[in-house]
Formats: sequence, structure tokens, C-alpha cells
Amino acid sequence: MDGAAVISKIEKAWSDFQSSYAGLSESEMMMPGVTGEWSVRDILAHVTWWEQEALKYLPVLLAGGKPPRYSVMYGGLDAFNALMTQKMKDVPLDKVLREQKSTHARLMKLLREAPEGEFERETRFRRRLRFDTYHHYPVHTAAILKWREGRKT
Ligand code: NI
Repeated sequence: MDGAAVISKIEKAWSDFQSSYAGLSESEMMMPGVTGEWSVRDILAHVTWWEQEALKYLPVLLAGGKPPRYSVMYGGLDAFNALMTQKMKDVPLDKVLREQKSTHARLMKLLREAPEGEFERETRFRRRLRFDTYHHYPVHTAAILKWREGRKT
């Protein structure tokens, strides 16, 4: 795989993710219970905070450094997600959407500028990127689609 192939995988998964909530009204976006207590808005915020984490730590990996472990910093991924859920719970939908857009654009810019060698092998950079993008979005795409399907009946 080269950089262009990785970027195109991300773009495809991103567009599927966006399609999963397309056409929902603002109040539907705010309904709890899509995934656990989470609404679509909460899921969008969650996917964005993981892109923000990628933006924070991919440059560390590019510089040959080692990002700190979530287990050490927060007591694990679930604890970090819980902390962020709490932090983001009152952020209005339009702000979540704006942040989503700017974060994703910043991430794609970082990828377009990253050295080609990072994409050709299973580097720590590529692995981290995958976890926060095209292996992450589809989980939430599927959950939103399933929720929408269940509401039709
Ligand atoms: Ni997730």
C-alpha cells in the first residue's frame, strides 16, 4: 500500500460514515441510545476526539518518539472515552460538526504531507492511523445504520 491507497481507504470509510447519519434531523442527532447512552452527536464527537488524538500523536511517531499509553495516562481507553464523553456532553451539535470538519481536514493534510515510507510498511504510524480512522469509522457507521433500521419498524 502507498500513501494514496491509505488515504483513499480513509476517504471511502469517512464518506460511508457521513452517509450513515445523513438526513437525520437535529433532534434525531441528539437522541440517546444509539450506542449505549450515546446519541449520533456523541458518536461524532467521539470519532473526532480520536482523530484529534491521532493529530497529537502521529507527529510524535513521525519524529521517532513514543506516545504515552492510555492505560498510564487515563487508566485505559474506556476511561479516556468516558472522560471525553463527560467533557463534550454539553457542546452544541453545530460546534461538534464544525470541529469534526476542521479536525478531519487537518488530519488529511498531515497524511498528504507524511513521508511515503510510513505507508509502505506496517509502521507504528500506519497502525495508529488505521485504528483512529478506517478501522474506527466503520464500527460507528454500522451502529448508526442499525439504529436507524430499528427505528423504522
Ligand atoms: Ni469508537
